[in-house]
Amino acid sequence: MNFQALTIFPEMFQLFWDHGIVRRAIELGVITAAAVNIRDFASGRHLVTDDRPYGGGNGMVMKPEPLAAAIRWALTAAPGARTVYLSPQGRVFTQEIAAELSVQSGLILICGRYEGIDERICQRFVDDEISIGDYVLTGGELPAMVLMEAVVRLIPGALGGETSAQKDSFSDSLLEHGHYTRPANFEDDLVPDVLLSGNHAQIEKWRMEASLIRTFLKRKDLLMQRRFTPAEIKIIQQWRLDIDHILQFQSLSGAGALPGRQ
Ligand code: 9D3
Repeated sequence: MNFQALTIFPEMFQLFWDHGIVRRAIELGVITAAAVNIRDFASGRHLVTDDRPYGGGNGMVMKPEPLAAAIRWALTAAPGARTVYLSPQGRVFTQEIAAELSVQSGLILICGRYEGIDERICQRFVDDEISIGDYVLTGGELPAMVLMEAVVRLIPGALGGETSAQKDSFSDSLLEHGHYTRPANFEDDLVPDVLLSGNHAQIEKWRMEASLIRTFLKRKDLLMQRRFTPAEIKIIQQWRLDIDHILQFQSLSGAGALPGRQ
């Protein structure tokens, strides 16, 4: 995939591209990435890229001409690319959107600054408007990098074939179980016995149950969307039996009445 990041701060992308998974993907030839400096397409002695808003008000707006020229340039470098405008008004980025974008041949990422870009650029050139969440940032550069990292790791071959991105936490709507490494005893805090047992069937069952209970405690909303596997249903039904048993015991023993049922 060919990434073209349009920005007035191209240096912001360098550190990101020179490390980690994006660097690996570039080295493996799975992606190419370039930062396009919008200012290079500005005209006049001061190469201005922003201007005051028609109708008045605070803040500045990114002028249409340099943006249009930068987008047209990026489209020649990445023919057929999808144009994404990173904006607080966009649809909120999810793993599903990352997967949708990962099949494109190219992505042109328009990073706005100030109050945003001229509306006519949105209408003429933008295929997709994306936000990374409901909090206020100062520009689209960090969001573009967030999007890029999420998309790159879904491109086949980008992880160098070690682990499959498909097996990951969010794509199947369960949180992961806790992870442990050596030592088995850390300041009298022990690793769960089952993980040291070597019994892989038991370990798998422990992990599945740990994932389910974590998701139940931290993110019930994820469980609502999930199609459970038969093994998961078995575990949850056993929880229900156990809880029913505890409650029944309460109401019989006189140890304490149930709320609203005395
Ligand atoms: C404080 C200014 N805001 C109200 C007048 C509007 C506003 C304009 C520009 C708020 C943020 C920004 C800059 N943000 C982005 O360009 C941006 C963003 C974000 O702020 N949050 C989450 N995702 C994104 S994607 C691009």
